[in-house]
Amino acid sequence: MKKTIITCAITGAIHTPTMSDALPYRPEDIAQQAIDAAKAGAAILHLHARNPKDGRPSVDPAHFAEFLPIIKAETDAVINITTGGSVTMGIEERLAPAAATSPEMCSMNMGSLNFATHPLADRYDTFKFDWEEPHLRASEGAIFRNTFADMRMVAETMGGSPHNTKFEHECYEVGHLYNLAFCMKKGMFKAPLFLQFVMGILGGISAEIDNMVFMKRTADRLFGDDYQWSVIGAGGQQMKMAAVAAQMGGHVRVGLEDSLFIERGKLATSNAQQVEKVKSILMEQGNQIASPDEARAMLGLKGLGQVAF
Ligand code: KMH
Ligand code: ZN
Repeated sequence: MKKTIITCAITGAIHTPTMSDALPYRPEDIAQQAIDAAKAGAAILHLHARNPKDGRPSVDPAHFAEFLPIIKAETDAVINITTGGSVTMGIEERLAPAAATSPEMCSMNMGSLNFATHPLADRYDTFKFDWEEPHLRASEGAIFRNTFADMRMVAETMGGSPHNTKFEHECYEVGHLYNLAFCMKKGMFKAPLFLQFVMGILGGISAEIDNMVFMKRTADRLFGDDYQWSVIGAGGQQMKMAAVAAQMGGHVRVGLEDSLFIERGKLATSNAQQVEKVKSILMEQGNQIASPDEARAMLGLKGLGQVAF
């Protein structure tokens, strides 16, 4: 039976420091949580940076440079750098961290959507930092823009020489699979593909098992055998979607980027805690966990020796 790859997304750009003291934003905290997540069983670390002073999402390559070498010195995990940044950022700035670091993997958002986090703002009376509430509320009027031209720019910048970086194709709804099929016809990506079904974002498909089956069947039809898939159940659906995906032959993504919780109503204390929990659920149901090198072989990655950090 195929082994299951655990990706851990350490900090992201959805949540803000007020929401959880466990959400890392200083480089030393991002590095330590990433290292602990890898030691707990994550083969892939999906990474964003934040401004170390106030936790604001950052795509400044200098902020990535503060934690990437520390992580690389302590783990052999696959590093996956975001090209999503934060919803209101432009594609050129979102590409800068991946282009500067030439990672084994980077994210690739497969279509535009309303990526709405404004309802989260209503849950808090006060915020730790001034930027948090306006940032969340701005998402009500924003579009997370990923046009075909944007996707082509990410593909052309990162996919070929000199980077040869593999994509985590983030698909927030079934239409995004058809966008990817179109791009495949145009020769933009090489198999094996790595699809991330992102479920439970307001603006995308909801985190329900029926929807996951629909996404998987559609991907089977469009991409045959030559793809791997993984699931994000955003918010409270994280562990349930992961457990079912692994039983269906999929891989899983956890981490504080996608959910701050360890169980209903209880905040996670760290990324590693979520990795430990998902690993124990998967092992209990008979799945085996892929090491970083096993993930590299399954996804056809270039290798840790080929990165620029
Ligand atoms: N935060 C996830 C829902 C990216 O980094 O490119 C989507 C994501 C986007 O991970
Ligand atoms: Zn991300």
